[in-house]
Amino acid sequence: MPRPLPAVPPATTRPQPLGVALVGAGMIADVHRRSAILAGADIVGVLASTPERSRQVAQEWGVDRAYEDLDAVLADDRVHVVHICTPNATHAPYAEAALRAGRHVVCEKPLAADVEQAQLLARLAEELGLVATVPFVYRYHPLIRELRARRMAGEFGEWYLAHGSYLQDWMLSPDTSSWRVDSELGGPSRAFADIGSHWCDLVEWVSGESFTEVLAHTSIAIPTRPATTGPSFSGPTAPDGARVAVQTEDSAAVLLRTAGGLLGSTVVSQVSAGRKNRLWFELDGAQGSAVFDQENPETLWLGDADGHRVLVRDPGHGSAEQRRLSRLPAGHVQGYAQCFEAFVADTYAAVRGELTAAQREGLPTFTDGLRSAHLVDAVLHSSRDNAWTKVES
Ligand code: SOE
Repeated sequence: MPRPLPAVPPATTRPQPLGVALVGAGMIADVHRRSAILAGADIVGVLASTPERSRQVAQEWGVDRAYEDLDAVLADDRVHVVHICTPNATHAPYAEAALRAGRHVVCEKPLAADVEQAQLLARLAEELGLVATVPFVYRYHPLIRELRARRMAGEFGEWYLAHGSYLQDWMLSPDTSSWRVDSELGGPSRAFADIGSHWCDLVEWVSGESFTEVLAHTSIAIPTRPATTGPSFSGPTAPDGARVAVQTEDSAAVLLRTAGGLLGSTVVSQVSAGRKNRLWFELDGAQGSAVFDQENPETLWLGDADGHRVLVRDPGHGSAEQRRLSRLPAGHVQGYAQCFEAFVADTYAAVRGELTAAQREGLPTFTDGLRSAHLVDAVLHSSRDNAWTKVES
């Protein structure tokens, strides 16, 4: 006679899992899905690009509902949180519809194709008292939290310089294309809105500084690309098919400065051979410097007048936030996936009203999505006008 299983505690003693709908079914939607599952959510259903694709993905993911359209998602009262992982042009209308239907929203960046839409969304989430976040997930590397804690403790003194780059090569082949190339689907900026946004968000959040002016130039290295598009990072699509003129930038070089005189520079590129997802920055201050490389997130380079040392991520060392986000022992490498998992878990803690002060401070919301829209807008205007341009706030 097998030993009876321990009684499963009734649902009343365990938090009801949040009901989550995924809108979008590409690579990043699956990252959202896995993170949501690890955060204890119930993935209720998925809306993909067509009803047939929705049914196919629902079966692959083993979820109940394959939605026909967004109305069906928002009519499903099991859904508490909507994750929007579709091409950029639908982010704002989908996020607005979900907020107005009383849902909490996780919306992929960029939040919106222009400042006006981003302003409306940030204001709407605030007015409705709903949680609305944007995955600037590199904030969740434990050593980024350590660096920010040390900055807040005054370890580096006044900042003099912020510099770096964010380099990828998945658009290097002239025969690669993406929905991002079409400004109608991807918005007026491609590389800077897609990844320059991460660089600026991370450097501003870690340094405590806010850039007030930019001098930028964007560049289209490859003037035409195939009309046929493919998923991000998937390589050449249709090398001998029809081609279309490219309207959005492959790269950008940007000078930045703050009201307090901090000078910054960054290069953003998706055509840098051999660079896969290399977000890198150095912050140089009166008392010391720091370097973080997103492709090597287990270490943090710290410099001072006598030389330099390298910190290694370790849950037994450093700030409370480094310890909280270090789910694994030192030497057991954490990376991008753990950043995303922590971001989604903190989002859901906010939905449940269980957010700690430290979690709240690091959670990137629609307000940060609006900040990013202002930076993108300033970069595009500066490149067009060949002039220093104010970053509105
Ligand atoms: C493609 O450039 C991409 O997936 C971005 O969209 C993500 O935001 C970035 O984290 C990695 O690269």
